This record gives sequence, structure tokens and C-alpha cells, in this order.
Amino acid sequence: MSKKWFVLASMGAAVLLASALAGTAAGRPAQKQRTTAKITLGFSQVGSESGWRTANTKSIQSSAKAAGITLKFSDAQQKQENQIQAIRDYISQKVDVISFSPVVTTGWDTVLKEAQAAKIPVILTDRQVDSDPSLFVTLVGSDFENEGERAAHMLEKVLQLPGAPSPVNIAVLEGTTGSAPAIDRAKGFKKVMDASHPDWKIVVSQTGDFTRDGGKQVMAAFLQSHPEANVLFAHNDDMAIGAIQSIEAAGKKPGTDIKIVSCDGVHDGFVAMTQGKINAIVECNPLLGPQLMDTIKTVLGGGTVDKWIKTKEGDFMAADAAAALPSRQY
Ligand code: GYE
Repeated sequence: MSKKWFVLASMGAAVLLASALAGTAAGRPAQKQRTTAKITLGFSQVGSESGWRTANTKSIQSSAKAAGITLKFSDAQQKQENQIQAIRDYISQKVDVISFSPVVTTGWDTVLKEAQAAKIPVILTDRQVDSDPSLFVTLVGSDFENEGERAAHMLEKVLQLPGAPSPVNIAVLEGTTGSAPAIDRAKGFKKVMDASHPDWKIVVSQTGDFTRDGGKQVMAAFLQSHPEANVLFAHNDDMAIGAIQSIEAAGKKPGTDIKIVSCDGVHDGFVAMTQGKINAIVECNPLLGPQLMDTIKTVLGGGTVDKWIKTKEGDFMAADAAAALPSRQY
């Protein structure tokens, strides 16, 4: 090699080396490294109140494992103070990312600010909060208002079948008071009622806390206080299943004397539909794990994500239940 070429080649090598070094310092490869390094996720679950929740928990646990993410998991037993404590513990343990399904919508600002101050991104899953959106990265979960609207539309279909009651007297079993799905499912349902069904009447509405036992007890009281109720809108399948027990105990036929529409689409809800005890179900997909893990990797890798990553779901009438049951995944 001539001296000139040697000088040029050395300069080229020096430029390459310099840019490689600059790249290391510039932060980009450092972020890249973070996606390949082991990620630790602190996850605070609401509780274990329903079949939906059980399926959701399994989905989070198995997809974290499949994604190679270390999962720290805690169950808040439907109590906000337990969730706040769990999030604080995750902050002091310096996890890479925090995710939680907030039991209620309000009261999160302080702890979310603490996570932000510790530079730990927070990804909401399942349920929304009413805090400033700058305090969390995104929400991976369903559109509950839309589910409420869909429930009203499913009731329209149920009321087109033979044996439809008239007048329409609706009892509502609400989810956990103050939770996003309870607030928004009620809102969506009411929206369709106000717009298209001035003749439908909500005769009674109370919380059953999303549990089977809650649904059973509150429905027993409804049957006493509001014997005119001939439709039940239950904010989840578990409460509908509990209610079915009370309806049968009172000598009435669920699905016939009292038409039932609920949300979720869990296995036991589908079984009740095949028996004609629930007339229609609006699906709410709990299998959020894979989407959550993908989102975590994108966010920690420095990528951008939408502020709300919505879940795709369908609606089912009792007549479709037997065909759909074998392929249900939860
Ligand atoms: O519908 C209910 C669960 O937040 C969507 O919580 C979830 C709801 C679900 O307990 O069964």
C-alpha cells in the first residue's frame, strides 16, 4: 500500500471507530441494550374477583414468561390501598416498568408522580384512571363504554325474540363502585337507552362488586323489592351466574322470566348461555398479556405507542353459544 493510501485507510478506520464510540455514548445503543437485557416488571393485579380476572392473571403470568420478562406480581384483593403499597414497593425495588389494573379510576396522582420521579414508566392495563395522561405511558385494555352500548344492542336483539317482556323493566348489577368498567358500561348502556328506547326502564341498579356471591345476594334482594324486573343487565358474567342461582331459588326461570345480558364471555358464562339461562354476552377479552409484554418491550426500547391500545372483541347470542364454546380460550 502506498503511503497516501495507508494514510487514507487509517483515517477511514479512525472515522469508523470514532462514530462507533460516539454511538455508544449517544444513548441509542444503550436503549437498545435495555430491550435485550432482562426486564423486570412489577404488576399489581386488582384481585381475583371473577373468572375474567383469573384468565387475565394467567395471561399476564404466562406471557411474561414467554417474553423472558421477570414478573413481580401482587394481588390487591380489590383494595386501592394495597395497590398503592405494591406500586411503592416496586418503585423502591427499582423495577424497569410498572403495570397495574386500577381498581377504581380516582386517587392515583400521588403514586403515579412518585413513579415518574423515579423514572419508571407506568403502563395501565385493563382499566383506565382519571389522572393526567402524562403520568402513564399507555393503557392496554377494552373500551367499556362501547361494551355498554353493545350490551344495549344485544338486549334489542333479545327483545326481538318470541316471549319478549313488555314493558321492559331492567335491573342492573353494577361492577365495583368507582371502577372504570362499572362507570363506563353503565354510561354506554344508558346512552343507547336515552337515544333509542325511552320505553325501557331501569327499575333498580346496585353493585355486586363483580363477584358471584355479590350477584347472588343483590339479585335476591332485587327479587324481593322489584318483582316487576324482567330483564337483568349484569356488568359481568360472574354476577349474572350468581343472580341465576337466586332467580332459580325464587322459582323463576333465568333467561325466560328474566332476560339476562352480561359482559365478559368467560367459560361459565358461555355454559349458562348454552343452557339458555343467559340470553346474550358482550365479550371483554382478558387475554391482555401478550399485547402488554410487546408494549413493554417497545416502550423500554425507546419506541412510541398509542395512548390507548384497544382490545378486539365480539358479541354472542345464546343461539351461537354451543358452536362457539369449544373454541373459547378462557
Ligand atoms: O369485566 C370483570 C372483572 O376490569 C374488565 O373486572 C374488567 C372487569 C371484568 O372483575 O369480570
